[in-house]
Amino acid sequence: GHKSCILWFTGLSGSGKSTLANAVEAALIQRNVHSYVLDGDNVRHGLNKGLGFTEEDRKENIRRIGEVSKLFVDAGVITLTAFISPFREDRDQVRALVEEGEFIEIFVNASLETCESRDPKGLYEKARAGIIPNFTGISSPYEQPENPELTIETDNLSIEESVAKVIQYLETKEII
Ligand code: GGZ
Repeated sequence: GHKSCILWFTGLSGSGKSTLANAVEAALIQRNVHSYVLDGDNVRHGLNKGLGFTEEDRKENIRRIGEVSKLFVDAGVITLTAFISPFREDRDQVRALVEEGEFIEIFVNASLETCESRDPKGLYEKARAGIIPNFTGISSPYEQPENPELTIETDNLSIEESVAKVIQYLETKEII
């Protein structure tokens, strides 16, 4: 058996949140741990269709994702979320929704320079050109976690090393 929890990945666009969350999910499923990733693909296109990137919309995005994550935790699932979630207050609000120890904040820390150089969708370029407004790191703030349970420096670590860090944390805390 395992305990359920939220693995809350936060970081800039292009920091590697989704890649890492999906790789951790795969590692958990291999161990027969019931897991599920919430990300832009399955949330912003469905439940949160209609929300944009103003501060107000991002707050509502994160609030709903927090509530859905809590339901998944109630259902016994290890829930992995991959959203920028730029505001400390919003992340702390999700933390307060669940039991002590069930919210595991994982700061996916890559420098803006690295994220901007990756720019797989050309979004940073468009943000720099002013075509995309309110872009996190360029024209909208990102508040770094002050006391994350884990920080993963994706600048310097491979996916395998990053996954291992998360799995080791879960084992140490006897979640899996
Ligand atoms: C930041 C934006 C923006 C703006 C579109 N700012 O790299 P991506 O494309 O796939 O991930 C980004 C994603 C961010 O959505 P989140 O739901 O994670 O954001 S938040 O937690 O702040 O609500 C990026 C794309 O959407 N995108 N416009 N202005 N990212």
